[in-house]
Amino acid sequence: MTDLTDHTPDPGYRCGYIAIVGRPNVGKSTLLNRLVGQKISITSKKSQTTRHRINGIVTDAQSQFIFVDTPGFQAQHGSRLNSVMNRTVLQSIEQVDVVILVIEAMRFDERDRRVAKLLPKGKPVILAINKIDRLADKSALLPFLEKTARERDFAAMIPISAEQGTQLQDLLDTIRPHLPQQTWLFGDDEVTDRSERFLAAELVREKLFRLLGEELPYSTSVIVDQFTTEGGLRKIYVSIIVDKPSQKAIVIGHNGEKLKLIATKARKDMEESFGGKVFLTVWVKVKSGWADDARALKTLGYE
Ligand SMILES: Nc1nc2c(ncn2[C@@H]2O[C@H](COP(=O)(O)OP(=O)(O)OP(=O)(O)O)[C@@H](O)[C@H]2O)c(=O)[nH]1
Ligand SMILES: [Mg+2]
Repeated sequence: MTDLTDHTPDPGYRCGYIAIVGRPNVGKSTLLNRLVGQKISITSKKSQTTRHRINGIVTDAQSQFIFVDTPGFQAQHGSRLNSVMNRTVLQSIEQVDVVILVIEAMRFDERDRRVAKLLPKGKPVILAINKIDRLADKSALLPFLEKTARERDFAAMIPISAEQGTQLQDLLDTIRPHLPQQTWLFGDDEVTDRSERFLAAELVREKLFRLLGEELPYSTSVIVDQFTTEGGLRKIYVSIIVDKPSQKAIVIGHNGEKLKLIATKARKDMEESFGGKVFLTVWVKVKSGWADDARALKTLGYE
């Protein structure tokens, strides 16, 4: 008997996993959000904004693409958190059908080369050359493509702008034939495997990356202490974790102004993402050495 409620597609339909990898700050999370059409992964001008693997799902008439956003891969192992992030990248690469290696237009440097070397020979790797909106002279692209093609055997090379959404349909059409023919793994209206609780913590962390100075965001993390829904109202209690008391004072700011700004911006984003009113309370707590503490990292959801 046929179950009409399931999502089993006709034979010939495709579904698979695609990892989005690259050095920090090349636009991986911006690309994921653009592809999915919603903000599910946080972004900022600073490197190493993403700390977790985040799935974003795109379903069209013939295929289901399960994109896996990953932390930017970096060579310096500062903290235990950094090595956990690198491990997340390596595990994600193992588990997917296709890899998109994202680079910035007109440069393929040592850091990109290091990521390229991690990629297994047997898997299709598509090179996405991002931020082409910044290119004043598009004629420079062709020689760049020719030079970069010598770096490794790419299944395809596609210039894109994640921010403006340029050539993303081309990217999907290039990925499609590499996906296995199989039943869809998610419902066709699902966009992520991550919970509202996770996204709430991430949206607060995004504000820390965007509103604090150059160094401080790397000493912070965010945890949701409580998340309840009463009628249409979500009540969310969040703690920002910092490393030192002096950092707590900076996050709170003069008369609490900085913390108020962080909370207001995060709440507005949550209301947009969740489609309902949010009551948000944010505390700041000091936990020295959390980024090197295995137990703290576990509590914070990193390992
Ligand atoms: N001009 C331009 N900027 C972009 C584009 N895509 C991303 N950016 C910017 O690049 C910066 C980094 O973007 P992210 O998406 O956070 O980069 P990421 O690769 O996920 O970074 P990590 O998570 O830190 O590894 C942000 O300031 C984005 O707005 C693009 O197509 N054009
Ligand atoms: Mg990112």
